[in-house]
Amino acid sequence: MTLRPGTPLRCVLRRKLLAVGAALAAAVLAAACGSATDSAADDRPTIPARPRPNIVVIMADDLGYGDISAYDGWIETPALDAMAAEGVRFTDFHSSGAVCSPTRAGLLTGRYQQRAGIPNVIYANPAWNRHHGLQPRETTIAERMQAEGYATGIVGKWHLGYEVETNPLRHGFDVFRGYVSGNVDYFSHVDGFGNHDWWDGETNREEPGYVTHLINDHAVAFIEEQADSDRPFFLYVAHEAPHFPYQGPNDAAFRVVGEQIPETREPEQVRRAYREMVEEMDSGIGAILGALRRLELAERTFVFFLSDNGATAAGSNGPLRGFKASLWEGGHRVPALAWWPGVIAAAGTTGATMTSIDLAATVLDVADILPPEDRPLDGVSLLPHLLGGAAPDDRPLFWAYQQARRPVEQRAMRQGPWKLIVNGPEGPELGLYNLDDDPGETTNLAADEPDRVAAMGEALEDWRLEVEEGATVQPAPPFLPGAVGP
Ligand SMILES: [Ca+2]
Repeated sequence: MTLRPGTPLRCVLRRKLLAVGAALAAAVLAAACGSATDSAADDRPTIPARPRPNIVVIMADDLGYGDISAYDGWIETPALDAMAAEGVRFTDFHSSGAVCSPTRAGLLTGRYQQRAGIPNVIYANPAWNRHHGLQPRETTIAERMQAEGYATGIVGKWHLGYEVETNPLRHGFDVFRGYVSGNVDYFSHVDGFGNHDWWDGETNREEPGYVTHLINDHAVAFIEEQADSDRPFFLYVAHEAPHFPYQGPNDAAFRVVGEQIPETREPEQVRRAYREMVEEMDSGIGAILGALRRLELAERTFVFFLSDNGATAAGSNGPLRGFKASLWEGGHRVPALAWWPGVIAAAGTTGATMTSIDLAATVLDVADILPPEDRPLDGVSLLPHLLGGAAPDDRPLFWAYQQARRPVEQRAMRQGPWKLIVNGPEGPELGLYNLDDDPGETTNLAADEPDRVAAMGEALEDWRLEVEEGATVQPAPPFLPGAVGP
């Protein structure tokens, strides 16, 4: 796709929306954007109130770069293959975190998760940090969209707090069906600490079913309920798959309320279950995209698929080094697909370096909603690039993560092809890699490039101090006699 020189991207998008229907939009758009050659007065035109695009963000949990067939992985995923064939596939897309909670905080706030005081996993164990969460002072994209008239829903995993004050309904979502912890038994819906964890809004409620099927069914139901409304919708589908416990759709529950029961599966069972878990998720994504087509919403709906971090050793990160919870590429370079039939190009692939914190800026751009005034976004909108424009200018990207019970904080920085890593998951380390030549991070060039190492190291430290300043302070832990922390 090529853009007409001088034509604002916003107008290109509106013309595309115009092309797929909506006479009202056509009239307003013509007034706002003028003709294709009349670009001088086209600076950020007034956007028609209807129809604003719908948005669906689908996030897998711990899905690796080498897991799915759309990325030449080992599991056949025909729905994601079709999504890639009809949309744009990212080859250098990163989660902002290497584990679950931080990425989710960054995704919903559009800011480095360190600013929200969520640099680490929020654990179910009350002796650890169960009392942490996304605090009321944060502004999520769901809040912004809800305030601008969007119907908003989340189905699946929250993992941004257990307390009611941190429930999704307190953060801009009209509807929440799912669980608040890091993982639940796919059948009994019991978390890793023995709590029943399946919610309808703020009510803990039993609902029989395999988690992936429930998530898919609720997602389709939400779309169907919105189909006849003139309100646009924002739906966040946060899958559990393929996070442990490793349970395929024909396996049995093994967790029960009130007990902590470790998973004891053989490797071949894990591999079989993992594959089935991804296949069931893929099937449901096919159902979601199918519902959008069936309801004639596809060309009015922007869909983005990503993973919240890299795979564990149970899955595959393809040629990338490391796994979930590391800042090697295998910990955070993830599959990502954009889909919007008739608006963004089909069968596209981009090597632009992007991150999950860019999603907030992107969906607000798609919806033409301003970001929160008091909490500037750290990401940039992907929309101009997806519409055929150039990739965003090169910018530094940063990661930091300290795993529980590990002595050092891992830190990493990306600038163009260069990746600096300060501390690996196993301990102190200083590495510099050129990812264009060496995506597997095999050849440490730090000794050859001392000036680059020094400059990037300084920028990384500046960033660390900057996000720390003014960061949200999480509440103090409750007093728990005899409790032992991580
Ligand atoms: Ca995860």
